[in-house]
Amino acid sequence: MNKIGLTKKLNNSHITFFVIAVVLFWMKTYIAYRIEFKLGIDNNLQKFLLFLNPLSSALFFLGLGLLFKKWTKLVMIIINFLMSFLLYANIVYYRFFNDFITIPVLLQAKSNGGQLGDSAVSLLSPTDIFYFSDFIILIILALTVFKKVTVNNRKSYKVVLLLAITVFLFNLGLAEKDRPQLLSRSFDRNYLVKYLGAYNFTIYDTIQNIESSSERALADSSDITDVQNYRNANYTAPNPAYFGKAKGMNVIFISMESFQNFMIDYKMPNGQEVTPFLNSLIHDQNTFYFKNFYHQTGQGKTSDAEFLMENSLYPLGQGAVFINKAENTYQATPAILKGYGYNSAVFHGNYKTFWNRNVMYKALGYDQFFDASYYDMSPANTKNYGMKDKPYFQESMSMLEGLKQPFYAKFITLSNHFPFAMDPQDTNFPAFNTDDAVVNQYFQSANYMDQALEQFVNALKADGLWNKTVLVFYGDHYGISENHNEAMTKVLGVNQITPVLNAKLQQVPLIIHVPGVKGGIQTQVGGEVDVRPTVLHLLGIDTKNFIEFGSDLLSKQHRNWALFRNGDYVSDKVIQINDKCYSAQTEQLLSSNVLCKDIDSRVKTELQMSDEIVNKDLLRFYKPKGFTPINPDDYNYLGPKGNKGIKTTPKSS
Ligand code: GP9
Ligand code: MN
Repeated sequence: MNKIGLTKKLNNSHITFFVIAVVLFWMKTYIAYRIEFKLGIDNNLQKFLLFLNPLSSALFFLGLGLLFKKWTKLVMIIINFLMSFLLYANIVYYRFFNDFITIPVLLQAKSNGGQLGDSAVSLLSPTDIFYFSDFIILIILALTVFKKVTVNNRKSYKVVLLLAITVFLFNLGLAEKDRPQLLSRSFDRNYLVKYLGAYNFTIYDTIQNIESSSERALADSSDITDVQNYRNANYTAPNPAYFGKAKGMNVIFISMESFQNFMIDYKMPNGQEVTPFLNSLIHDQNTFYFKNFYHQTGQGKTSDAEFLMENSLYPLGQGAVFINKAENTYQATPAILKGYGYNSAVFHGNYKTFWNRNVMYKALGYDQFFDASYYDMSPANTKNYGMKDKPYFQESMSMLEGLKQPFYAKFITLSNHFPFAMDPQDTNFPAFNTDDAVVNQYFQSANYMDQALEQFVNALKADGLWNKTVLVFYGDHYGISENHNEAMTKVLGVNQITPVLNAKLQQVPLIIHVPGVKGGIQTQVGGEVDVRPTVLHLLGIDTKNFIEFGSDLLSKQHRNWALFRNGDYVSDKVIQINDKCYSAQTEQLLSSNVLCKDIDSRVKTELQMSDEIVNKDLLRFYKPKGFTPINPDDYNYLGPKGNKGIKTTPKSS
């Protein structure tokens, strides 16, 4: 064949079309990585891997088109669209959650779908069309230059497949060199995407999920033994000065949506406090304010915080326990307190299916669930995720007063939720003045929440509940993600958000008010997992017989560290971020990891054990002394028109 003939053939062949498709898709993905994701690229090898990693997926998946004789181009275009869609979905999800989509999140979308409202729209931009540009170009090429290319001889498929596998193995080899055990230690999805790419991550995630559901089937009662031994060895005994000091009192937990600790005592440039009520509450003589307290949530956000607080187990690395493991056996606070004569209820101004709560709350043993169907959800009362905090607390009071005492109740606030936009009539508090609207609005919605909390506490005082109720206020998780760091430097008056500062920004306030007990500002380090033993010990209930990972914050043996779901941790002495060890005092990077080793191994053990408990549903094999197991079928949350959510006649026990 002469030169002109060859050029002509290539110009018009399927393989040319394929090469164009691969290159466009590869480059687009790489540009998306650079623009949209913060993957923490540390060295040249990682830079190279980030560039290389879309190639194997592009070759493999687009190459599938070469298997077809007649529909080659069409199949490639469809595959391009599906992969572009996956990439774009990840981009949008990442803009909000700073994380990648996993299979459980997709399953979650079914129950949370359609309720994102303002949040979802604010994450889209017209320039996003770029992420489908190659798809559009391929259609145009197929209809013009490549129109006459019709029959594909399918010969090239094997070569392309071989090439895709070779590129993938080369990629994986280099990745393992930089990050040994990449595939087995997957606490942090960022690593997987950084090294192997967003598409390969999805494949990995799918395999993991299939594995997890078979895990439950294969587990047996012997699997709980190691956990029990670890638990017994690390039990923190209650502090006699506090044990039982709140015996028989009511308990109210208040989840403060997206509320971070830096807001406490924060003053606006004009000197105005953002949360004057909470600022005064932390100085009440009966208040314990834990200022070095961390959220430990994963993708399950609010629901993960609830899970941590009531089970003293860790949330999952992927997806929400509330969604994926709601059928498991749990021994949660509402169920434990039932044995002590408590009645339990949740108040939430959103629909009961959100986070699959209507299923999960049964497993946790909640007697009543007052969801949106109990509230006046008219437009003036609602915004974004549901009830605005003020009408929410107001309307909740009569339902709360109707509960038989002693009660254990949980309130989940909503107004301080991303993107924190307020209706103008609901605030006259100034917005902050950065270039970032989300950050600016955060101060207004936090101030609104603070006012709502004050009204609630005043109502509790007015009806006499304040003096016989333990109140636990906690921020559920961060509100301002790393994507807003630029504006945050201005808010915090610093030059940059260092890794240590970023870890400290995961602090959320924990405020426990115990009538008649002298409190104070507490500096010990702790996390959400520690709240259950702390509160149960105050109520005079020893947690020794329960499987839990928390350590009583008021115990003299409190361990003084808190882990994050990605395996990082903070202690009073050292802070480990991304496998790097920092001094907690100087916040400087230490030259060796030696000082971080001990806690690091406990962190790994606890996350792994907790995951086993949840994934294998191990609590079904464990019978705590004196605890009556929950049968979820005994509960029904039928709403105000049904049976008022009251427990049906128990079938068992
Ligand atoms: C809605 C609320 C949402 O019910 O829990 O909060 P999120 O989990 O997105 O923080
Ligand atoms: Mn939340």
